[in-house]
Amino acid sequence: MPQFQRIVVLTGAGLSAESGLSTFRDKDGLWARYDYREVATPEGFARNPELVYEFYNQRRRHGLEAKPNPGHKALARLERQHPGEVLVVTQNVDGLHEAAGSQNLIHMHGQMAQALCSLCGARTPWVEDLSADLICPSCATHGGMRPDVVWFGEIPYELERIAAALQECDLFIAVGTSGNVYPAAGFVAAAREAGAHTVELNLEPSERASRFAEWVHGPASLIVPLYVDKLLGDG
Ligand code: BV8
Repeated sequence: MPQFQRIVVLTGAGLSAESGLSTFRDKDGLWARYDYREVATPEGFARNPELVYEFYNQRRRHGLEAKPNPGHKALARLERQHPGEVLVVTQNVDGLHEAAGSQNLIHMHGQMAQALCSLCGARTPWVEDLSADLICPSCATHGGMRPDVVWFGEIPYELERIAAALQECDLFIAVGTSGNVYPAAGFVAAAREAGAHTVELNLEPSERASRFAEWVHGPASLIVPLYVDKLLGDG
């Protein structure tokens, strides 16, 4: 296994599946139970805020009880033990990477356990249920609090920092993502164009598997620790 210097890891809902959190597009996933246009778009929130608050309140409560699995822990170990740079870019809005010890981490689609005031833009750590009745701790105004989550049609966070990391990386790993949602779905092409080796670690071949130079298929809690062992020369 060559010695890579700068590793970017993109993670998706499949990494948190074995921690008990639903994915989106699997047959029992969230989009099989909800219409994403109603619960994950600004228009849906404007039309029926109570439905969206409840969608995220349920996921936040469930997410706060979830524990990181060996896949999350292996990525934190990679960051600790790898002599070069390791950046985790997650599409997930749960806090399982932090709970596992990852620090060099970007939540490009936001975090459920954070509230955003749509009136003043302030972000506040938030583990309680959200509703329209709340007062923003920063601007003390009523009615603007929403989940700090990037909905469809909204611009993901830290795209410039991510683009720079993709330009510089020599290894790009995608873990547990179907590669359906842009701009995240385009990261593998950017990494490949920058000359990086690209690896898909997923339960089964994703629809974008052919874009990767290497694949390992199986449950993340099994294949991610094994792949990290290989990278660290322990495997
Ligand atoms: C933007 C909210 C403009 C948070 C989410 C037409 C063509 C191309 C693009 C578009 C288009 N029309 C519209 C767009 C843009 C749109 C988009 O991509 N739409 C898609 C559907 C076509 N994107 C946007 O709107 C984005 N914003 O484009 O802004 C812009 C952009 C850049 C610069 C300027 C302007 C915003 C996208 C964010 C939307 N928010 N969620 C939340 O509620 O969580 S998206 C939602 O789906 C998640 O956040 C997640 O990020 C995303 C992807 O899901 P995955 O994580 O991949 O999960 P999925 O269920 O799909 O797959 C799970 C995988 O795991 C599977 O492969 C499965 O096999 C595997 N798996 C399962 N179990 C396991 C496992 N693997 C291992 N082990 C297991 N045990």
